[in-house]
Amino acid sequence: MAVPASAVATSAARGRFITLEGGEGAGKSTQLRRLAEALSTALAPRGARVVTTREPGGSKGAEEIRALLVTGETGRWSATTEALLHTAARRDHLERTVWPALEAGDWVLCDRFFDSTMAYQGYGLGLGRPLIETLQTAAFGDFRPDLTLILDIDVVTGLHRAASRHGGEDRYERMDTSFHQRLRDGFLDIARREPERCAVIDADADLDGVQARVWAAASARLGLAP
Ligand code: Z5A
Repeated sequence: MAVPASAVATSAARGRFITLEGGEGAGKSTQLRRLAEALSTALAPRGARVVTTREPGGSKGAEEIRALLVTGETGRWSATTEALLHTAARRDHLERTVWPALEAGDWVLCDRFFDSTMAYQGYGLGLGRPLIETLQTAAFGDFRPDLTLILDIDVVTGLHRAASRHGGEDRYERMDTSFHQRLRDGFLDIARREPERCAVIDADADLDGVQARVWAAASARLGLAP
């Protein structure tokens, strides 16, 4: 069922929507799994469920669009087409996965969300902020995460980490280093513009060290016991 963004955003009974962002190899996926475990424990007394999901993807249709986006030649799509594909995938993901979960009172943790479109297509591929903002407003109004954790790592370290895992889904990793520097700068600019929503986490530490930083920021911002 499609839930209008405005209805979700104002529902007193809704769960929380938390997104993790960052460049290649920042460790989002690893930290999302760890944060989901910690949150499940913290929320158990309230009976709230934690749901994890990802973008591009997170619903059947969006996963089909994902395959078009993360494989193949780096120049396979124009920047505008790419932004539209990500936005179409996001609308389907919101309608079928995220909004129903929030309406049910679940806490939803999402690996990447709209800040990735702003950073990758807006800053990295040069489309600029106004076009991305226009697309996003058309697709889902003023719906926004309650909290966004931006994992920040220097480009070389991140690409080195990313190269050590998965095969096939590497279309963005193969873009040049200056692209990755633009998107790192883009994520930091997003955080500067929206400090209430965004917390920057220094991801240059071992897994447990980054996990501790993530939990400290999340628990403080979400009003949970540290
Ligand atoms: N994209 C876009 O352009 N526009 C959009 O709107 C959206 C996405 C939503 C797919 O996303 C691509 O889509 C993505 C951006 C673009 N670019 N790429 N590629 P993705 O999230 O599926 O892909 P990803 O960025 O490559 O994420 P990932 O594979 O999930 O990587 P990660 O989450 O940053 O890191 P990780 O998997 O947790 O860790 C990577 C490796 O590093 C792994 O071997 C870990 O064990 C290791 N690692 C992690 N943390 C550490 C620490 N602290 N120390 C040492 N090693 C570590």
